[in-house]
Amino acid sequence: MTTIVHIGFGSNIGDRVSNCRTALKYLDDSEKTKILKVSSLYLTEPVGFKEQDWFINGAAEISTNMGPREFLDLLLGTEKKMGRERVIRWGPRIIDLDILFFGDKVIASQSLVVPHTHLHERRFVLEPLAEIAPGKVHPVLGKTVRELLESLPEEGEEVTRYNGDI
Ligand code: A4P
Ligand code: MG
Repeated sequence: MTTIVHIGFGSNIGDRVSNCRTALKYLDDSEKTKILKVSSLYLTEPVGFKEQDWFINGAAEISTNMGPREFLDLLLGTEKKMGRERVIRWGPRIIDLDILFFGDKVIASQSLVVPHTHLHERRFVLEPLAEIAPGKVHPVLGKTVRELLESLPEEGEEVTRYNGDI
């Protein structure tokens, strides 16, 4: 069975754009996944732990015939291949790959929460996601990605379109 998955990606160490591009290439290389859409890149102020560089963030739409667990393992394996080390929660990272939506599935297990717990409150997730999937309905909140983006408070961390290419 094929599922349409949305992921968020981000990097704030080293060549951030190239890290994002490398991660997408790894994901596209897998036989069971195909990247359908990639958003623009955004330069984003860190949320959570402030004493770190700004992030490059984006979102992608992927079709896969993997199940959620196998797909999560692909993301975690890709992060690992790229040399990610987990040191500080919400701290700097070469690459972070998160499942935002897995079709319309709702999952709340210890290792996987879908839709992503914070997606509806983060501009660095919703801006890029709204570019590629504005009409996607959050299966728990019942609102589209565009509505979620529009209901974010004006204040909050800065997110601007990044003008380098991907
Ligand atoms: N996990 C559970 N649900 C998911 C999911 N939907 N997608 C589990 C991916 N993983 C999921 O993640 C820890 C575990 O979460 C995984 O092993 C998986 O089993 P992690 O990536 O090691 O931990 P983390 O990223 O340090 O923590 P957390 O809470 O996932 O952080 P977030 O939510 O990823 O936020 N500011 C800006 N501007 N841009 C950013 O990209 N990112 C973060 C990290 C903070 N501030 C940021 C950004
Ligand atoms: Mg993460």
